[in-house]
Amino acid sequence: MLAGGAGAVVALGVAELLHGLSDDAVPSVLAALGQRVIELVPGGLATRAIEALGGADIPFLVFCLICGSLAAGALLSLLSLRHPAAALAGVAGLWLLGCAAALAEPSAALLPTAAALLLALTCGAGASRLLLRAGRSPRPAAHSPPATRRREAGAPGTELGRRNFVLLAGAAVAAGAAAGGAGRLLASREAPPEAARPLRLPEGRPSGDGAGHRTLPPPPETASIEAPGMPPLITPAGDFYLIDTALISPRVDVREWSLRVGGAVKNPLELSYSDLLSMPIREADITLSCVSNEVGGGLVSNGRWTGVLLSDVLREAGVDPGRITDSSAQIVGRSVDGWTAGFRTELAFDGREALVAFGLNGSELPLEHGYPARLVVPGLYGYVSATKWLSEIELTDWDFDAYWIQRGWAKEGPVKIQSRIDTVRDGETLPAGKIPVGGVAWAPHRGISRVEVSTDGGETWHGARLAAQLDPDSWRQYLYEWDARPGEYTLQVRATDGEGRTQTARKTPPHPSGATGYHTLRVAVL
Ligand SMILES: Nc1nc2c(c(=O)[nH]1)N[C@H]1C(S)=C(S)[C@@H](COP(=O)(O)O)O[C@H]1N2
Ligand SMILES: [Mo]
Repeated sequence: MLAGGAGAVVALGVAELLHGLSDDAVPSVLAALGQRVIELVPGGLATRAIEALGGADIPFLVFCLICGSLAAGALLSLLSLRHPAAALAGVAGLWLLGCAAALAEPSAALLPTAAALLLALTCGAGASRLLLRAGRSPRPAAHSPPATRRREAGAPGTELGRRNFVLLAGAAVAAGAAAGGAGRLLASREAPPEAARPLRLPEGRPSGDGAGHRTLPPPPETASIEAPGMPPLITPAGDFYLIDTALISPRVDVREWSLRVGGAVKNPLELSYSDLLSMPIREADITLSCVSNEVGGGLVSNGRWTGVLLSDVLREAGVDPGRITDSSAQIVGRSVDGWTAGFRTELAFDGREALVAFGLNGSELPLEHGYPARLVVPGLYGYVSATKWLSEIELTDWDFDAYWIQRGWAKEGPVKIQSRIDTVRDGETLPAGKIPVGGVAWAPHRGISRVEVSTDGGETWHGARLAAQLDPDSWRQYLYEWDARPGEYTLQVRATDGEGRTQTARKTPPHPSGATGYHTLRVAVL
């Protein structure tokens, strides 16, 4: 079994090395297998796993895949002792499985992938075969009589044989790991730098707010409240929350990329990156949040997005907002990796600044946030709207169910009003006196009109000071100066939106349409 496990490490290592050498024509088989698991796991199970594991979900998945590979190697190696033909058939099965997973990657090329995986498995099987021999035959010529005697006593190997075996197995594992590490290094050599590049708009494009462009002045100082722990009004790109199903962010070459606009539209379009950037440009401050965000959680951020209005793109494709029919009732964004999200077509035309965005906070979209372009729709959770690595916008009927709808999440995903305490932490012990209780509240696209703080578990409420509303699509900072006396307290916050509706106290989990309830903290004041 050890021989087989070591063989599996060799096979995976060689496969990763060939992936690194081939520039995506041979996908990483480990990543591809993980991606297929993510896609094939039933929605309920995926949701429960995400909830239980949080940010450790992907590392756990990769860990399971590696363990599974080791186990497969071990079992096949064991099988090969008695039934070599069956073991060989098992290796062939692994090859087919690997090919099936890898060839589902858009970048995969059939022959190189099939050949690379065959080579990797041959190396793995060969290594395990070699180890089995080393483990079983003591090579009597080289060794002294005691070894032979032990073998005669019925032990499956000799001491020297075992030592050789362990050494060889260690060498095989080390070689496999080194090959895998080299492969990973090679594969990441072309990754763009961590920091996103500044957004450069085409030369000669009239700038300023003429020619239909609308850019924003820096946020006014009144839109921010300074307090320790208060999140910045605009989330820096590096701190922006990150949620997607891609194990590895798709790397898109903008020279080859285009955005197709099709389905139930009069003039199907295909826009290149520079076509997109030469349309009237819009900047907008929009809070994006994930339906999986728990009350008080961090899966929400506020970005200053640069893009073009989705309604402009649709009009160019001949969509008439006055004539939305059953067959054009839904806008589906499709990603280069096949992921989809969909929302009602009306929402692109009801005045909200739904964007095909290519910039975040003045820079190009970072790779992991959807470079080169994505959708951002104020007031909708990301899973129904915010398609990253956008490759296609399709108008279709409402019956089509996008990725997370197929997996049991609500069909429509309006963002629920929420508020969060950021300047105080749960369980904290604070000194008596003035304690700033503050944070952010959001109800895109309705805006926030009031935020209240309670220090007695919701018995009484105090109006908090609000920063100026940057935009109804953006979160709003608040602060309540609490004059705290010694004791134990339950802090809560609740917000009211621009239409006068106050956040509900009723607690619901994120599934299927977003968490509700008040962010609640227990603190002691000394
Ligand atoms: N292509 C693609 N786009 C996607 C997703 C995805 O898995 N794949 N996840 C969506 C979800 S669920 C959310 S909450 C937002 C998160 O965007 P961010 O990672 O830029 O914060 O992206 C959306 N866009
Ligand atoms: Mo999400």
